[in-house]
Amino acid sequence: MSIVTYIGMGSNLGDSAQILKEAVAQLATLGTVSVSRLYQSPPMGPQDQPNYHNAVARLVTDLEPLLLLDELQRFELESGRVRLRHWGERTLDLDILLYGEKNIINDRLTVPHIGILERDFVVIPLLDLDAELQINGIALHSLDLVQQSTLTVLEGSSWAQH
Ligand code: A4P
Ligand code: MG
Repeated sequence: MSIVTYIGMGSNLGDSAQILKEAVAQLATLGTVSVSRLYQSPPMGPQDQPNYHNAVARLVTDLEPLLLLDELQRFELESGRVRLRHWGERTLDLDILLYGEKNIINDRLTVPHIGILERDFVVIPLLDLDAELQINGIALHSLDLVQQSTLTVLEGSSWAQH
């Protein structure tokens, strides 16, 4: 059965725009994909690391959550993923933000993704894809961080097409 999922994408090492484009092409092998605008975002966590490129993809897929995670982790590795420290710099991070309306907690997965409501680099791209989106009954557009965004728009929603 097809489920609407949202995948958070981040990169702050290498050619981040190109790495994220390739990630979208990989996601398209798993189902039907659309993407948010592409943003630049100051680092959350250690400050002595480059700014991030961030975006969110909406993926409609038949994959079960853990199989989806397996695929995302394979894409991270295939991108030559380098990850130096927790909340630190990485070539590609793919997180399952939402999996339908499901709440999932197990050894490998917490969905909705932890901290989702506190991260403008997740909330604002999610709103590009669905302006009315709610998480656990909270309308994302009503969050304070939407008004206090630290993001810069790098490109409109056609950035991943070429
Ligand atoms: N995992 C649990 N739940 C999930 C989920 N919903 N989706 C587990 C994906 N993975 C999930 O991931 C560690 C483990 O999380 C995985 O093995 C999986 O089983 P990781 O990416 O290797 O770990 P990490 O670096 O310790 O942390 P994590 O959780 O990815 O960090 P975050 O929270 O994603 O933060 N600043 C800006 N501006 N933009 C960013 O994108 N990203 C981070 C990373 C830090 N600062 C940032 C950004
Ligand atoms: Mg991750």
